[in-house]
Amino acid sequence: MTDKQQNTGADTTATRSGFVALIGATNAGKSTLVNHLVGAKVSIVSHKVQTTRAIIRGIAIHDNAQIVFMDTPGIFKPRRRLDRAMVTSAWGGAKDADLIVLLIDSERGLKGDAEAILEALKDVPQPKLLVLNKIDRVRPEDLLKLAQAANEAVPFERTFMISALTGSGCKDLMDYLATALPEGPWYYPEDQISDLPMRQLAAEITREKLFLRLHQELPYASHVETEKWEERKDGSVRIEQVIYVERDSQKKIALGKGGEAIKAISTAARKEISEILEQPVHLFLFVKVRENWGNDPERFREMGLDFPK
Ligand SMILES: Nc1nc2c(ncn2[C@@H]2O[C@H](COP(=O)(O)OP(=O)(O)OP(=O)(O)O)[C@@H](O)[C@H]2O)c(=O)[nH]1
Ligand SMILES: [Mg+2]
Repeated sequence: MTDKQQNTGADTTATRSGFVALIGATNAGKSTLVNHLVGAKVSIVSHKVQTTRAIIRGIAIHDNAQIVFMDTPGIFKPRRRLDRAMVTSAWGGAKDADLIVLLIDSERGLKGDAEAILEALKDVPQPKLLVLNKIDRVRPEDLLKLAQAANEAVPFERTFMISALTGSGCKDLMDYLATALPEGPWYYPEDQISDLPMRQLAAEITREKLFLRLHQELPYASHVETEKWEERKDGSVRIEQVIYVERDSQKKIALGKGGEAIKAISTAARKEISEILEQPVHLFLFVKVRENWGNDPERFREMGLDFPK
């Protein structure tokens, strides 16, 4: 326990702590923001939609507060069973939070899913903040209009305008959160930045490289699991991962001509995992066809999702 944790009560240095759910349409920049605020990569990011699949907690300390961010899957109109599980998990995260942050991509505005999310937010009891993201991409007058429209739909406590990419406006948001959360001891040890076990983060990093490298339906038809993790005497680690796809034709694309695609994915993932672990990594990727993984309860459990009936 740290000195800070022992301070309670009316003392001005009393610790604060709490859970902040980041919700929003897919691609709004939720994971980018969590990584920026935590100061390390805890959640994967891509330019494609539906990158985050389950809730990931990223933990930041600001002043005397420990702020536990819940990065949630983007909310969209679900089609597949996996989609439904992702959206349910996002709203579940909101239910468990002390504070809810709605993140909107200012460039997209209220088009599409953001409007439906605002509507659904009306029934959520917790205090809510509006965060307009990607302000590096829009004109200030458009931002004001967007802020006004969103605040007419839902009574937000405050509105922030930020860029998760450049960090602009993020300090104001953190200053606010650090005083808005309830007083109480910290939930996690001071040096913990995420709740994701290393094996799972490593699988997520490979999935990110796959999202960046492969296109069309493939990212959505695939799922990565770490199967083996072996610390070796020479200080390196040997990691075996399986990329599950749904069909043989997808396996061919994932491998690429002469194994070119899988090699590029593996190289990029190995480099990043090795940087995070600060040790040499030997990464072995295997692509397996598992036709019905999108309907297999075990895969959902592995991802940290409930299996919707
Ligand atoms: N220009 C700009 N791009 C941003 C900003 N924040 C995020 N992005 C980009 O937006 C894209 C989506 O970012 P993510 O963080 O993966 O978005 P997300 O909301 O977590 O998406 P899902 O997990 O799919 O719901 C990425 O290409 C980011 O680099 C920003 O402030 N400015
Ligand atoms: Mg995300």
